[in-house]
Amino acid sequence: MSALIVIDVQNDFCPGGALAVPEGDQIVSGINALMAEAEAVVLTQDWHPADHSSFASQHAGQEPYGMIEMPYGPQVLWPDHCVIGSEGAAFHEELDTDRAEMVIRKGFRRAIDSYSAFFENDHKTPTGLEGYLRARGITKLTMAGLATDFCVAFSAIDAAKLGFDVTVRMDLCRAIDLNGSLDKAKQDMAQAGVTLA
Ligand code: VGL
Ligand code: ZN
Repeated sequence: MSALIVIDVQNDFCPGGALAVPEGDQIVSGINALMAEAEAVVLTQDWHPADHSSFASQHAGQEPYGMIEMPYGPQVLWPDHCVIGSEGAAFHEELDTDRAEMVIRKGFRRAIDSYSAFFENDHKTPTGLEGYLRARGITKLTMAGLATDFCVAFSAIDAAKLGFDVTVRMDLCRAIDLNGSLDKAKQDMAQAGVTLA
């Protein structure tokens, strides 16, 4: 059985949002069409407390898009975004969320960021999505959403490492592209055995 995983199609990642991904809203209608035909649909939602440690505002003297060293490794610092319960954390209003059977929220622990839908950025703490998919007999995943080079790539690579058959619909993703991160993400996904479509 297959599932469509729709990554972080939230207001803050769309034009006008706090961490706007260029053209982030242009993938919504294509994703809706794909959801209509999918066997199963999972949505992910970036979901941070207001004092989340990935926010530059929490680190004196730091600016958004800088880097710091966290106990689990290097971490990009972001503008405040997807704060729990805020309008920015809500799904894009045209996204057909009714079709989703599961919404998985991530990044809710202050001390650790979570790009991947499967593991937090320590690459160890599970979100529970793997168990959910396996319990439903799902082995094949298609992914689309935001942002290609962060949450989509991290999710796709983790899924491939876990043994899922993974395809990323590149036409239904958009990237932040910070210091070559999009090229690196494409290489890393291909190397992990992810199909880029
Ligand atoms: C994301 C940066 C910070 C993403 C989430 O959805 O790609 N990027 N939080
Ligand atoms: Zn985030």
